[in-house]
Amino acid sequence: MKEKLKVLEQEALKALEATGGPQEVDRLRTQYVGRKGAVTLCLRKMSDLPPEDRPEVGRLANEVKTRLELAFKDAIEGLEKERKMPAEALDVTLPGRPVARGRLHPITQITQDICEIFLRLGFEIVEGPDVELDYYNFEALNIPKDHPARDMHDTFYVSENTVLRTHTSPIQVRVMEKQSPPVRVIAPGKSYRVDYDISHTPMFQQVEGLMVEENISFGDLKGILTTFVHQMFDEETSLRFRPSFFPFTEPSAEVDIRCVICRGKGCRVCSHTGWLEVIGAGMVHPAVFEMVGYDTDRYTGFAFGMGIERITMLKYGIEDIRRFYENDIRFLEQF
Ligand code: 2NM
Repeated sequence: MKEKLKVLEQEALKALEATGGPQEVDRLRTQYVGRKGAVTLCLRKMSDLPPEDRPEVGRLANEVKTRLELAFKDAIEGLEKERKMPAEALDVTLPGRPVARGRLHPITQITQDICEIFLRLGFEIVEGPDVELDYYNFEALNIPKDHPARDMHDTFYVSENTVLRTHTSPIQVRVMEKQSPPVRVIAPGKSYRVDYDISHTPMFQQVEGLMVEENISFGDLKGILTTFVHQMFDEETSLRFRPSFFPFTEPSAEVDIRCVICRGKGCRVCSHTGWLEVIGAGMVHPAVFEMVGYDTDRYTGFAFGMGIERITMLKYGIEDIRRFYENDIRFLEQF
């Protein structure tokens, strides 16, 4: 009987080693240590043995049964673990999850490009408040109380005498008030007007420039703006200055550039004229200099302003200004 138990144990362990799946292990367990299993039957047949042999054989039989039960249990757990492994394992060969990289808004990028060009031309960048006094936004710029630009339909009024600035010119008035010539500044920033369509948003961004010194002429203005356009677009882009009107400049001009889309042949973007209106400019009106206390006999200066969205739209061929402010990531990540 002892011999038989040892053989059964060896046989069971050998069979276990050769198993492929949990069902097979389960079958072996039934076969050896189940209710009618070989080892279990040995224990039952204990009564056939002479009484003096029973304790020793009984102990051995119980030991074998315990060892085999443990072996079967381990085997099933091992197989179970192996089955779950692929799901739980960390596959170090998988590519990592991409980290979404942020970037500057296209308007910010172009603002920086514009600023860099003027920095190289000796201009200094100045900023000012978005909520501005009526005085700096209008009065000091020779825009009297009854001027149409002050209309409630164009201007966001914060109170009786404060507005959301409708342009960045008030920044330059503040500079002139504090500093005497020579002045060479550019004022980038948000501006606000009551307007919303394919080419207007209630908040838009501007860059304005101002240069005041002795003997500054319209020729200097043409030189600076020509250099700017050539650096912003390319050397082949020609400029055209047309007479215009602004309350704060005299004479005033609209600056057109050769259409950067069709190169002057005529297309939808330039309304088949071959030209694009991109900059407003002029010689600062003496009335503005008077307001900031500049000597109009000694100093002259030029100023200009442009919409950054318009420049960005032309640079990238964007047709609707509203795209910039809808925060559609699929649009923004293209720049
Ligand atoms: C423009 C067009 C023409 C301008 C004038 C001034 C200031 F403060 F010197 F009077 N700043 N900006 C100006 C002149 C702005 O934007 C289309």
